[in-house]
Amino acid sequence: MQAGNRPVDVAIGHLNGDAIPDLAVGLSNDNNVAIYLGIGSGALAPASYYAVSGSPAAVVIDDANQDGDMDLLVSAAPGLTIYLGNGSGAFGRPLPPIEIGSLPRNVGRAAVLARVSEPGVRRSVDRARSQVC
Ligand SMILES: [Ca+2]
Ligand SMILES: [Ca+2]
Repeated sequence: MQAGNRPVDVAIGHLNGDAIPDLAVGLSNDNNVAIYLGIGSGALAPASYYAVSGSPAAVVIDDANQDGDMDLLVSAAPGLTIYLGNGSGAFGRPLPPIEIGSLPRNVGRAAVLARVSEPGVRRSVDRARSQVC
């Protein structure tokens, strides 16, 4: 990770099935999220990058659509973008953003977490998923 990319938020979770923690890092200068899969002993595999529509404010790892695979949720004004995980550490194309407005960085994470637990968002995700799959 290069300091010039301006990391703004880090989420830790299990993105593949190996029980070694993985990292998702929001990079505000590049408008993307870097995924680092843990390979043991604290080491990380080289990053995979996923483009975000704007500068990411917060990154959360959660199973947004409750299919058992962890997903990536990124708040980047004006929306919350969800990348559905495939269980192997990779993500498909993002779902259409869910409007949440422009948020200061320090509340972006809380907003993402709140929205994730909101039944309406889960319904939106399910609807969007049925359209793209
Ligand atoms: Ca892992
Ligand atoms: Ca999921």
